[in-house]
Amino acid sequence: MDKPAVAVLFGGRSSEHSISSATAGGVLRAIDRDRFRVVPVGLTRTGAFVLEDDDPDKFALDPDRLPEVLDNGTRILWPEASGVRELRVRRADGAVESLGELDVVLPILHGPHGEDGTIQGFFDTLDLPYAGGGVLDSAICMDKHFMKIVLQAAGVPVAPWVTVRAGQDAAAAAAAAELRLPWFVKPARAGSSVGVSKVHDLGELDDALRVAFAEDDKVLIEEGLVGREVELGVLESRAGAPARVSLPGEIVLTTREFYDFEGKYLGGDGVDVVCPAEMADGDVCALQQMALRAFEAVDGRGLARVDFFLTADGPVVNELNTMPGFTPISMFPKVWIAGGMTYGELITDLVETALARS
Ligand code: G1L
Repeated sequence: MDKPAVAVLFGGRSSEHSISSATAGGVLRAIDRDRFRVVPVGLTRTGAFVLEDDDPDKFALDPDRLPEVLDNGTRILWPEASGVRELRVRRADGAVESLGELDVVLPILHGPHGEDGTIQGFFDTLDLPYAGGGVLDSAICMDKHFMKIVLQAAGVPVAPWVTVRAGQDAAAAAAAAELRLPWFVKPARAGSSVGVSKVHDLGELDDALRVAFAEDDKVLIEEGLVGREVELGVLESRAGAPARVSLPGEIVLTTREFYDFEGKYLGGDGVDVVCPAEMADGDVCALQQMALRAFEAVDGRGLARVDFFLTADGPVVNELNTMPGFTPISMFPKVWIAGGMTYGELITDLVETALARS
């Protein structure tokens, strides 16, 4: 049998275009080419799907030069929704060329049109299998307001919060909800800590709201939780077997006040990742059960990273991310690597799970 053809889709229209491209560089380098035929597909900032160079170095994560998908004029023509999965391209001169059958998409896209369920819906419509989250779990997890409501309804502890809209009296809303300072002010729908601030006293609230409302017209004010910050990975299994859950990894802030964009992606100082986290077996087990419950609550598909704060009152879920950081040094790969998988095997697992669903 021919090798399954995998479209590695990256770039995108969000502020995280460069992170996506850099991550794809790591995936292009590590994906098992004895097993899969790889078709790199870029999504430019203006929304064009282009056939990209199969060149990990071109998309390497370099803080001084974050990679871009540029419009090279070669357009991807997606398979039609006809059960025929032939992928074609149209060159700049108008010539159309077949790239053969496409079997599965590996979407490495963040934010609007990436992890919010819209691209997943596009592939569902084309009847094309894809790795990772589906429409519903992606959409729920993209919006922190709805994510918290769904988790809370499933009995998963979340931090007390209020959701405010532009023009609302946010200080009054926070007071009415009796939120204890410090607060975290976050846009409802932006990834990777963009627009997030910590508010230590009321005087800092206006600036924090301005920064958050620049990203979204819906903002969360959340009680700042005190405790260790640990994250677990969940992976869907094949053939109806129960989802798998990893060991916890821990984020240890040394000089940075919280785990922000720079700390996560640019290898900024002040953050250490300890994996696996040091913890009693019973506590690990309790976190694993809670991570699985959270994954089920959002109708999780493919994978998720579930982030906890270990507070004095017990573990609280801070976030559930269906498109977690995915470079070889990111937490999600690290927790599986700590369990004995390689980065390449993790990619194979995600793609094979998607193929098995089709
Ligand atoms: F492989 C999956 F599951 F499909 C997958 C896809 C995307 C895992 C992780 C990610 N992560 C990202 O795309 C990103 C956070 C690097 C985008 Cl900026």
